[in-house]
Amino acid sequence: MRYRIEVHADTHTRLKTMADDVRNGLSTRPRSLPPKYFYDATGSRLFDEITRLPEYYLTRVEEALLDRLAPDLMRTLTPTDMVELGSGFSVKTRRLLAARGGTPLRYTPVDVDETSVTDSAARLLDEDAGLEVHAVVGDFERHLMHVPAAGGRRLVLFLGSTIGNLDPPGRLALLTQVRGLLRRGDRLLLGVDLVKERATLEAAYNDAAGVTAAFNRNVLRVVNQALGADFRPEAFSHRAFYNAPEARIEMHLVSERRQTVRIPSIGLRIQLEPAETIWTESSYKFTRASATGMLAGAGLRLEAWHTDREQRFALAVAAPRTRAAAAPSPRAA
Ligand code: AVJ
Repeated sequence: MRYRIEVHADTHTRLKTMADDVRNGLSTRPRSLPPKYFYDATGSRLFDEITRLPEYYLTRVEEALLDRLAPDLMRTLTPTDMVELGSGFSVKTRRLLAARGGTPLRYTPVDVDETSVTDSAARLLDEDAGLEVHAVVGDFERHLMHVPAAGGRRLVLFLGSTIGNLDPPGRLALLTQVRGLLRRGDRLLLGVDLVKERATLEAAYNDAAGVTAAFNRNVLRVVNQALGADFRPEAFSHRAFYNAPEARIEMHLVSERRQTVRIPSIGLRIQLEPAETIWTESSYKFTRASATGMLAGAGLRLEAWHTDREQRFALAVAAPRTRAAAAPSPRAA
C-alpha cells in the first residue's frame, strides 16, 4: 500500500473556523481577513498566474535555487522521509525527489486542499516507484500533530515564502512545532523572500496586468460563497505597499465608498467608511540575521544559507539544536 490519506479538515469544521475568523477579523479594527482564504479554486488559479508574472520574481528565483541545490542536498542529507507544509501541487517537491536517485522515500504532504493533494500524489506515485505517500489534509498551523513519526532521516520542506504570511508569534509557534518533527540529523528547508529595494518589492505585489488586484478581491468572493456575505468586490480597490519598519508587504482592500456589508449566517453587519481598509495579507521579508534569529527562537540552527546572486530570495537549511550545542546553563558544570 503506497498511498494513505488522512483528512483532518472536514467541510463542517472548516466552515466553522472560517466563520469565527471572519467574524473576529471584520468586527475589530483595523478590519482584516486571514490570507489562507485566498485559495479557493479561482484564488489558486490566480496565484498560479501570479507566479508567472514578470514582476513576481519569488517563484522563479526559488525554483532556480532548488534546481541548483537539489543534487547536493539530496546526496548529503539522503532523506528517506519528506514532510512538506503547504504542498499545493508539489511542483517544487518533484525537483527534489528527482534528485535523490531512486532510494525509497515516504512523502507526507500537508495541505488544506484535498484535491490538489490527491491529484499530485497520484502523479508522483505513478512517476516514482520508490515513493510512498502518506498525505495529511489539514491546516499546517493546526494539524501537524498528525504527521506520522519519521521512518528514517527526515527533511521538512516549507517553501515559497509561505512563512512570510505569519506574524512573529505565529511563525514562532509554527517553527516550534516543526522543531518537534525533527531529530538529530534531520533538516528543515525553508524558503524566504529577502528584504530589498522598495520598488522591487512593491512591483511584485502591484503587477501591471492587475492579477494581484484580482487575487486580493477574490477573497471577498470566497467569503460571499462560503458564508453568504454580500461583498461587492468591485467596490474595493487593491493596495499593496512595503512597511519597512515591520519588514513586510501589506495588502489591503480599500472601500471606495461608504457601504454596508451583511453576513447573515454569522449575524454580522458592518459599515465601511470611504477609504476604510480591510487588511488581507502580510508578506514578511527577511535578512540572514532575522532568519537566524527566528529559527533560533524555535530551537533551530541555521546551517546553510543559499541565495541568488542578486540576493532576492533565500533557501535556508536549518538543523535542530541539540542540548550539547546549546549555550551552557548556569547549572551545567
Ligand atoms: C504565497 C504567501 C508566498 O506573499 O508573496 C502573492 C502570496 N500575495 N501575491 C506572497 C501573494 C500576493 C504569496 N505567498
